[in-house]
Amino acid sequence: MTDAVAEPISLTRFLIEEKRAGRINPDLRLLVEVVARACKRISVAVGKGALGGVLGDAGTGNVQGEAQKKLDVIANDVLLEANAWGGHLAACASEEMDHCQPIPDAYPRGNYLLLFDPLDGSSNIDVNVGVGTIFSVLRCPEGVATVADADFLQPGTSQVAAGYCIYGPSTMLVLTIGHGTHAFTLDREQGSFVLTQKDMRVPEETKEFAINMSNQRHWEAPMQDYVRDLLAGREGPRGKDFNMRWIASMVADVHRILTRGGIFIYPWDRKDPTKAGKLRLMYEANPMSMLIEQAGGAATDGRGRILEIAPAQLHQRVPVFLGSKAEVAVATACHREHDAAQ
Ligand code: P6P
Repeated sequence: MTDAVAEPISLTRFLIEEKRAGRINPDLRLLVEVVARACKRISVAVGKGALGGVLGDAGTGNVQGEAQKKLDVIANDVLLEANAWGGHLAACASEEMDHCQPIPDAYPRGNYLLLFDPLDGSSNIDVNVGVGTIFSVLRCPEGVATVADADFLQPGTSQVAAGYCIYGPSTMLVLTIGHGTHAFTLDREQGSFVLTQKDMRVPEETKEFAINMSNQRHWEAPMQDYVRDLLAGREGPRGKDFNMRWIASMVADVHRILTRGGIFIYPWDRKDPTKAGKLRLMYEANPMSMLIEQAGGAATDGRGRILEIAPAQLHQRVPVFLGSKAEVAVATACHREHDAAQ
């Protein structure tokens, strides 16, 4: 259970109190505020749906070779507007861009690097299912004259902040600055995010898993074994029945797990052996893993802790097992025991 908040505390007030407590510095505080302001603008665009002329494909592709939705491009542009940054950032990197984008010389340069997936789950937009913005903040290495992709290649443990904004029945910003995971709900009348769940906690045990079962025939052996045991329910070795959910929008699936527990899995599959699964390390797996760990959960790639992976490429992919700590441990042990027996 999370602590119900007695009185409305705005995101601004929360961050000021975190600054007074010495848990965030003014630059990072303002960067989080600017990202939150961009998410409010994206929420308005997403909320218009068909009335805003923003549904459907943009007719372009992204670095992943995926068709871009109009809202992918709109969300990316909103986040990139350098004039919004005012000295907090050195550069941005996005799922929608081949390479990072240093802040233009015309603007004062800050000390942080911002990575984001501007609209994760965008294939769901045209069917009115929840989507979201995922972001991760790193420090810019000292003494870098011109920021390049390589400056972003830091392990997830180096993140100073991470979060997502989910555009669902309500718009919620879920944020960590390294001291717990907290949820803020957008008060549309006031136009401000209000703290509604402080110190979210992922239940250690679960009976719910999230996976795209249509890929089952492409999984490696330990993954087949692990899911077979889940499906066997109380008659099988797990001795309990499991339920399944799959929204196919990582932000929505992870939000459900932060709220009531579960395990989210996007494993390696042999559909394209050159890729380590579908999800990207730098701006999907790492920020979500930080949020989950800060809420008492766990996140591995099936063998090791995601946040300790040393990145080699800006858009590299990684298998993802995250959520209730005890369940992630079972899935990870399955893979490690398989490896040990090879
Ligand atoms: P599949 C959305 O495209 C995404 O990147 C994640 O948000 C989501 O978890 C996953 O892909 C869904 O993948 O194979 O079910 O379409």
